[in-house]
Amino acid sequence: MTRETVYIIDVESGNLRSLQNAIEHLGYDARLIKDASDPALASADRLFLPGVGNYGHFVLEFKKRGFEEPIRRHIAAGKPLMGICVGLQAFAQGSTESPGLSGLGILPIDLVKFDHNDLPGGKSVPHIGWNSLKVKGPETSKTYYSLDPASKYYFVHSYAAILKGDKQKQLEEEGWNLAIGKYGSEEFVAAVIKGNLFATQFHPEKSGAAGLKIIKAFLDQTKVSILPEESTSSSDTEVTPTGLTRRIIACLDVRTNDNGDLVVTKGDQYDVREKADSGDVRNLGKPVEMAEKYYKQGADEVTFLNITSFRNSPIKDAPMLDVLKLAAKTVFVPLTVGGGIKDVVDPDGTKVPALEVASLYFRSGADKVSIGTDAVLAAEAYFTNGSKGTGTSPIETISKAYGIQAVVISVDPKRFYVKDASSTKYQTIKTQFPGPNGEEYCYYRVTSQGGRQVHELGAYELCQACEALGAGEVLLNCIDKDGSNSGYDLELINHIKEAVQIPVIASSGAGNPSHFEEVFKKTSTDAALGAGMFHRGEYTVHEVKEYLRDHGLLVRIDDE
Ligand code: 1PR
Repeated sequence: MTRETVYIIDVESGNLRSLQNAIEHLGYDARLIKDASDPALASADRLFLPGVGNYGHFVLEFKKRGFEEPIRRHIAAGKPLMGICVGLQAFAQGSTESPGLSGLGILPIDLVKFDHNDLPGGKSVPHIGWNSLKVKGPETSKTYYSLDPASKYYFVHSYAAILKGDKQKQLEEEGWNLAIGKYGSEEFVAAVIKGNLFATQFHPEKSGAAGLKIIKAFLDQTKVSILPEESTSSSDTEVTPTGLTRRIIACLDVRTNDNGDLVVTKGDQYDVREKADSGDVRNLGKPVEMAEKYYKQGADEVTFLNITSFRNSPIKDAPMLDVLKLAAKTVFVPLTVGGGIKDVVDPDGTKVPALEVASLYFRSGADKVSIGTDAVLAAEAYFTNGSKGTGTSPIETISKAYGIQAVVISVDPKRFYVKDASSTKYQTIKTQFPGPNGEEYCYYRVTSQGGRQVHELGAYELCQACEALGAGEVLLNCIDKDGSNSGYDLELINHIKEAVQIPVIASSGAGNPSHFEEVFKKTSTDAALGAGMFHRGEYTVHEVKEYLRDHGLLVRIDDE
C-alpha cells in the first residue's frame, strides 16, 4: 500500500529528524521542504512547521527562504498546518527574545521570557521537562486533536506566550481554542487551534506515546473532543511548585571495547575496566537496544556519552552519528549526545568547527549536545578574558545557532577539602562529611578528558561561566560518587543549584529508587540521572517511577 506523503517546512532549526521519524512510525511518508521554490509547497495538503532555538534566527530564516506568503496562502485556503515550539511562536506578533523583529502576527500576542524570580528560591529557565496542560473554553464542540490534560508533554523553551490580564479572554473571543500550560505561577499558551491552524509549544514528537497520539490525530485529521470535566481528573500525588514532573534520565556511556565493538559501559569513579581477570572494558550491552529498552520503561530522556572521544574522533568515523540515527527512529523522548563536541580536524586536514559537529548530531536526531572538556576550556578562557566570552567557544557558537536549550555542559567534579573558606578563592561549602584531616570545608575541582586532567577551577565558577556563555542546562556528575551506588552528592547539587538559574541534572551514585526520592526531596534538582543500576538490571526506570509515585512524588508514567 502506498503511503501518503506529508511535508515538513525545513528552516534548519534543530532536530527535524525526530519529527520525520515519528510521522513515518505512524504510517505516513514525511518529506522536507527547504525553500519556497519547491512545488510541493503549493500542492501539500498537511504541513508541519517545527522549530527550536532562537526566535529571531527562525523568523528571519523562514522569511529569507520565501515561506511567509505561501504559508499564509496555505492557511487561507483552509489546509491543515501544525506548528511546533518556535513553529507556534512564529505565529505570534513578536518576542522580547528578538526585539524589533515581527512574527507572522496571526496569533495576537507577544512572547516574553519566563521569570526566574516567579518562585521563592528561583525557577529554572529554560522551562525543560514534562508538564501538563488544561483545556479551557465551552464544554462542547471544541476539537483538540487528542490533547489530553491527563497526559504529560515535553516542553523546552525560555520564552512563551504568557497570558496576562484578560489576554486569554480576548484570544478566546477571537475564536482561538487554547490549551494552557502553567510553569510556576505563569500561565502560557501550550497549544492553540483555530480552524485549520494547530500549534503546540511542547514537542509532541518527543512526548512519548501521548505525543504520538497528537501527531496521529493531526495526520488523520481526527479532531477528538475532550471535555474539560474528563480532563481534570488526575491521579497525581504531588503538586510541584513548577508543575513539572520529576524527570528521570537514563545515561549510556558508550565506547569501543578491545574488540572494536561499540558498547555501553560503566565505570567506578570513571574506571570502566573489569577489576578481575581480563581487565577488559566492561560490556553492558548495545547502545541502540538499551536506549529503546529505557524508552519503553518510561525514561523521560536518554543521554549518550561517547566517553573516549577526546582521544580523537575524526568526524567521518564518528560512530555516535549512527547510534543517534537508529535510536531516533524508535525513541520518542529527548536524546542528548555528548563526547567530542569540539573543533576537530579530519585526517585529511579539514577543520570541522564544533558547530558543524553539533549540526551533524542534530540532523541525526539529537535534541541537545553535551560539552565536557571544551566547557572547561571555555570557562578558563572566559575568566582569562575578564569574565567575557570570546564568541568562538562551542558553547557560544552552538547556543547562538540552536538556542541555549540545545547546549548542556557535562561537569566532572571531584571533591577537594580545605581548612577554611578563606584558603581558596573558589566558592566553598561547609560540609557534613569532614575530610581525612577533619577539614570542614570543601569545593569541587573540575576535570576534563573524562577525569584524567584536574583543573584549578571550581565547579561553582565553571557553571556560572558556562551559563554566561550560553549553556542551557548542567549535567552534574561527581567522580567521587560515580558507580558507588551510595546515593547522589546532595551537597554538590545544592551548591550548583545556588550558582545558576538554568536547570541542573543530578548524576552519579544512584543505586536504588530511594536515592532518587532523596535527591528530589533534599535538593531542588531539576532532574536525576541513573546509569549502572539500570544497566545491571537491578531496577527498571518504571520501578523507580512507581517507587517515586508511591512516595508522593509526581512522575510521568506513559500509558503505553
Ligand atoms: O569531554 O566533551 O569529550 O565529553 C566526554 C563525556 O564523557 C563527558 O560527559 C564525561 O562526563 C564523560 N566521560 C568521560 N569518561 C568517562 C568515564 O566514565 N570514564 N563518563 C565518562 C561519565 C558519568 C555519568 C555516569 C553517572 C551515573 N559518566 O554520566 O553515567 O556517573 O553513573 P551511576 O548512576 O552508575 O553512578 P567531552
